[in-house]
Amino acid sequence: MTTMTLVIGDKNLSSWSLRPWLAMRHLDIPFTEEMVRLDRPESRDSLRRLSPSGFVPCLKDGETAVWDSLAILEHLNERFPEKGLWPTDARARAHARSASAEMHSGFPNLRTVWPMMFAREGLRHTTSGGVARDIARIAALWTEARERFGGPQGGPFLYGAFSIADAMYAPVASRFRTYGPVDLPAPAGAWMEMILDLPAMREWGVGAAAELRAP
Ligand SMILES: N[C@@H](CCC(=O)N[C@@H](CS)C(=O)NCC(=O)O)C(=O)O
Repeated sequence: MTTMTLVIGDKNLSSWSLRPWLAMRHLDIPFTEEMVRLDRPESRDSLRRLSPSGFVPCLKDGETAVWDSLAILEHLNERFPEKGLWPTDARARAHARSASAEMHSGFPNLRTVWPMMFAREGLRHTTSGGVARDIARIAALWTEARERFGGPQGGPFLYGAFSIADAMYAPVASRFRTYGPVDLPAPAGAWMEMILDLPAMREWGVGAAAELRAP
């Protein structure tokens, strides 16, 4: 089996890249990482060369290219069924799929006004009505996932065991750390602390901090 390559953007900035990277690292799926620094004169050409859409992340699995974060996570789920990337319980899985799709297509206010700056903390930002609405919805989602599925199934992740939903929301935890503090219900706050402290998240943070030191 050839090792897969995951093309990613800067660790400080590329929230979409973090999602599949985190899943692969946390679940011990071997891969080689190839980074394209974003917002540089040569970035556009490199991205076009390395990814069919011209965006990162993009997974190279042999002859197959999979672009887009959620498509990569779905591909990994098919490729490594033993890793349990979606919850086994059908109701939990429906909830996790919905929550992941909602992240993928939604929360435009939060994403625009609070961009990921992984290695930065204590940044002050205005919280518009739109951002507050996004935060309230995310807090409710995390709380519902933990209370209905996570706790009862055991394990500290949204649906008990690590799933695609944890990967999809991990960059939001980073944003809350950067621009917060954000007032969260206890189950949501506990999940946020746990995901930020995950060894794979810390490893990504080491890379992000290095980018800040040597831009
Ligand atoms: N829907 C895509 C979004 C990918 C995306 O917007 N990636 C950004 C980096 S986080 C990018 O490649 N930006 C390059 C550019 O704008 O030139 C996904 O889920 O992967």
